[in-house]
Amino acid sequence: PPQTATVLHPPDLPDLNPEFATQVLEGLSAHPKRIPSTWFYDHRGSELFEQITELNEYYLTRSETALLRSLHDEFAQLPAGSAVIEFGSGSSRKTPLLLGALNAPASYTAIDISGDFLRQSVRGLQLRFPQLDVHALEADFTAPLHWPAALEADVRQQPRIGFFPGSTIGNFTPEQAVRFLHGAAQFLGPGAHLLVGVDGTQDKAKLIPAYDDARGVTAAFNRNLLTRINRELGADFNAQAFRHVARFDPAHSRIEMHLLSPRPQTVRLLGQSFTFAEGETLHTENSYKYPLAMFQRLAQSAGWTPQKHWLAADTDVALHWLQR
Ligand code: AVI
Repeated sequence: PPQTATVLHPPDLPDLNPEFATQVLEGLSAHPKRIPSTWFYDHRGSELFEQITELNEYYLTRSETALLRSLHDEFAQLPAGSAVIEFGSGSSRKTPLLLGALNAPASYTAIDISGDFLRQSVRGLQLRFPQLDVHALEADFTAPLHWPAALEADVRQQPRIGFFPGSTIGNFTPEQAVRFLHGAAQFLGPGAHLLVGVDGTQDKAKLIPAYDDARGVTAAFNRNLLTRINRELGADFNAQAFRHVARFDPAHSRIEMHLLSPRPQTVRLLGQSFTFAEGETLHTENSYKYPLAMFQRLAQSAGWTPQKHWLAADTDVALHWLQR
């Protein structure tokens, strides 16, 4: 009989993360095989993602950054003394474009699951904006968030602006996106605004190279997941024996990334074996591409009122301005 998924703690895996182990075991047992894309972002994965954002083919970052820059005067007209709260702040590269445009913002709160990145980026921002009250919350913002008591009273008195750039919302399923937007509404409170970056590109000729670049950086990013599983969970994936695949699914309006096994192979992980048939794939990421009206409906169903949106000059990358 198949054995139950027991998490082992052999002495050579001191950092074994039980949630990672469980999700990988479950995902490899599923049909089709899948692993949530959140596990891409170990140290190396975050480095590779930074490299992706600099690729010619990856239009998203460049477009959104130019769009944010072009909105300087628009942001400058918002009420003074606001509290900016960023979800999944990562390296906070785009944050200065908002903070620097706003009229004397009072505070900035960065929320990220990776404490490492969080500490670094928050320190940098504090140096750059010495007047700003800067806070870091190490938390998983896909689960319900609560303010630490020491912060809540202050922030609730300031005009609140949630910031979720990068089209990261596209990596959630639509159900997860609604749950996130609903949670953000609760967390930010009545009267708050949310500025969200959303890619609506439907053109395959732009999408495929953006997710399968000529230099193979995205392929390395995708395969790094297997390297991470080997290192942290003691698996024996041969990462080079999997092909990086990026496909556009117009029915779901999403780009999918997979790792394809060109020949049959078996992988061992935590006492179990998982067999890949010839041509079988491991689904590692969805990146939903919401056209304007589609995203507005999604936001409305989560309790937000779409007030404005701005489109990039040369792509379908948008910034949505929502009010609670
Ligand atoms: C972080 N996220 C918005 C990226 C995206 O475009 O979905 C992750 C990524 N995957 C492949 N390339 C970049």
